[in-house]
Amino acid sequence: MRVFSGMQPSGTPTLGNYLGALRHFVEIQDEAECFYCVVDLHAVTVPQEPAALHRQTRQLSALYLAAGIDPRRSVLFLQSHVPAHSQLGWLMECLVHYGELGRMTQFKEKSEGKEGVSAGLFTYPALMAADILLYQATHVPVGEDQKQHLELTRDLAERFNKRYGDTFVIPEPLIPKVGSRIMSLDDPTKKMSKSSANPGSYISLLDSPDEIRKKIRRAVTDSEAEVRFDPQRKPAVSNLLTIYSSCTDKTIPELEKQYSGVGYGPFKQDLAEAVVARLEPLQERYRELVDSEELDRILAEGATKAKAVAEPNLHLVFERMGFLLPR
Ligand code: AQP
Repeated sequence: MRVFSGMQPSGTPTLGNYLGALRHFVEIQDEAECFYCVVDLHAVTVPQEPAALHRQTRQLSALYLAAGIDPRRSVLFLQSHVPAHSQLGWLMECLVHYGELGRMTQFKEKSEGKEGVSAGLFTYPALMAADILLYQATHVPVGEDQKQHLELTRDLAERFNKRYGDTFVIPEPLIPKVGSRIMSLDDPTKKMSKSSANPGSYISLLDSPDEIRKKIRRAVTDSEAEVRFDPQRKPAVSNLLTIYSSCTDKTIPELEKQYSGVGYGPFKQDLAEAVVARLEPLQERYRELVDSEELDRILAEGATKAKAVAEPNLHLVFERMGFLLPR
């Protein structure tokens, strides 16, 4: 079993990124050979202020480690340090159909009503396919929002194999049963996103305990006072229950029972403390790492290990497609 997954340094990761992706990256290290990438090339599909991109890239790398990615067992690296990603990305752009990219819901959501949408935002799924296929990953842990991009990756791998002979492994998505789609705190119809313009809509992994308490206190609920899991009729409260359950060992039915008849106040208070307790050790380790030389060393070693796998695969692709290889 070989795993590849990535996260964009397009903001500070949120509790959604953690519950939908990062914590599973950590768990799966026991079973698989894992490649984890800070996909910085994806982040610039929307404008990024250079100093912010620089900081966010260090932040995300440190958060991977603080969450429990073990660099002795897994490969942690930056996408821009391994040029094979851009090279295979171009070949995937030439394989994918314009119509397929146009059907991607994330592109529609991110481009809606915006002027000056970059071509990179449109072709992003081709680069994502390259990221995964370069490592011949068998499994890709992602949140629900990435399912469509992963299906496209599978289609592209199959198309390539059919056209040029068996080359790529067809990767399977690994989508968690609970926490695969954490919703915004201010609008339960939208997913929680690190690049949202309203910081009150998400809990960042680096929010202070007081910020976390304030954001949860202000999170929208509904006009009833019943802590009940019903995503259709009570999406906001159901989202809070999902977060609570994911941050503790308690199941959703146990939580419904515990808060039956007590209203939203005590529920939100305890939820905030559960989130604070879950993030505290992670934040402590993060502070030790973020500006350390250890972090630079881990990323340099990661890039070397990633190149050792990516480059031979890229050469194989060039060869299969008929490129004249340098001698
Ligand atoms: N709300 C979410 N609930 C569960 N999982 C989520 N993921 C993202 N949002 C949620 C998962 O986190 C991983 C990293 O995502 P990404 O950095 O590649 O970008 P994204 O999916 O576009 O996440 P964001 O936070 O919404 O970033 P921006 O705002 O920059 O677009 C993925 O596995 C994703 O499924």
